[in-house]
Amino acid sequence: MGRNRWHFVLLIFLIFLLIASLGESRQREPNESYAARRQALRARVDGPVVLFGYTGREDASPSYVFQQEENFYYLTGHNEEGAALLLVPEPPAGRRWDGPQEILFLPPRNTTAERWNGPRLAAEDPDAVARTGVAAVRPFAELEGELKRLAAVFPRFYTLLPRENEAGYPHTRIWQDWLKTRLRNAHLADLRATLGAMRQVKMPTELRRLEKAIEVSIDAHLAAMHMLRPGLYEYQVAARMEYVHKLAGCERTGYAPIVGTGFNSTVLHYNQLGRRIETGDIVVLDVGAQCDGYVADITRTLPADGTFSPRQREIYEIVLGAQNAALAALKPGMRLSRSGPNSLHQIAYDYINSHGTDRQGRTLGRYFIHGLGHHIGLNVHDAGDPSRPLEPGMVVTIEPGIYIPEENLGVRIEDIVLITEDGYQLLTARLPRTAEAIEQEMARPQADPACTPNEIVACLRTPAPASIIVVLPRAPLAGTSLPSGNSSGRLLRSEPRSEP
Ligand SMILES: [Mn+2]
Repeated sequence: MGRNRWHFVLLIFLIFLLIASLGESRQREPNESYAARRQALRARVDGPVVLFGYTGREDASPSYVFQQEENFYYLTGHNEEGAALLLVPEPPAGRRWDGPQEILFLPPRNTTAERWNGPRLAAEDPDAVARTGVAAVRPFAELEGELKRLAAVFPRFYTLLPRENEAGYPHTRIWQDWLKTRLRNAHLADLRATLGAMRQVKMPTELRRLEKAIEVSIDAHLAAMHMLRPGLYEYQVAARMEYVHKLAGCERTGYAPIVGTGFNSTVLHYNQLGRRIETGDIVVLDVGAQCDGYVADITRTLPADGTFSPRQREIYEIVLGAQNAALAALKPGMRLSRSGPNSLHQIAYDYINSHGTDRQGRTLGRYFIHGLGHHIGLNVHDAGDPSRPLEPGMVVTIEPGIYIPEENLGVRIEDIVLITEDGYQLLTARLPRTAEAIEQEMARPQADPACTPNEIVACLRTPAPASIIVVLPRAPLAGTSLPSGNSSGRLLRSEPRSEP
């Protein structure tokens, strides 16, 4: 390999490091996108909307990194603690409201806290309106007075109300109680369904962020395909994939990574990742990145040693056939619901249940135990009515699966589609999906320096920790030291799959 080539690789790597360091704060959409969504929401309600961001005290874990409440983020792009949003629609006939139509309320500046946590936007900042794009930015302490003035104009207010058996920190209950003590005579209506319906149809600026999460997640899956072999542990494959996410500037995984081998391939939300991958195993990888708030959700099922066994291939082909059957019917008006009119799930189920059998000769429909798909967006299982007929601009997963515990055989294939006017666009088309394409990708010689820009992260490998080196003895390749004499920054390409 020539010196110039390595200079180029080093340059690309440094650019990625730069992007990764910039990626610490999310890339917001343009202010106009958030403003358009606030305007659309105002047009759908007959009373003021009050929403609260997270305070940063929702999680006591030392590893917690603040992440805004999704609906609040969707309407503001504001990713800091302790804010509130007030939207005021047109008043009822005969009533008047002279105040702003939208106000972002921010907590008072705390210079001591900023020494620990960094600068925060405050209402007194002269550029607060320009930075947020919200018409008025005020101190949080003024929210209560505005609410009381609005209560004289509007009988009904909208906010997020708690759901039955809501898990986790009781954010909505706390703020519902806070509002009830301040708006004693007003009716509080739930905004969840309205916001969910809006969030299901993506704006172009949201699609760009989803596409980034999808492209990075595809790179991670390709890296896993190139790395996978018996002897690795599940957590090492997951670590490789998270490394690709983070190096590309994505802030976290969108959900706990699932790398399940053997019996674990049949456990839907397996996340312990402690098992050694053995020869002949099937491995389910359900791993997706969160980038700028938006989450990808992709699953591939791989043979540990690069070739599906006949039985693994048989089950794989049935799941793929079910996915293709659902895709063939995918267009606006179809639904993800398990049954009823236009059910895509029914199509996938019928395919699975009419192909192949288990060891007892029974049909396989009983082993397809989860839904066919779901919306993705700011949440991996995104907001909104999951049975709503599909519309252009929606982004959903199509993910049939067969899980036969007594055979230690689970297969799931999960792809992401954008619903279009007359069908769909497969956003994960770059990732091998057929058994043959997967085997070819896994067999691709990794010493080959032909990396496309999209794959550059997957093609590079930084020095591994000692524990990985024990399991992954590597033969140094000729010419892999950096020309700069930087001994600590040793860059090695992935070694060939067939090691001596
Ligand atoms: Mn999924």
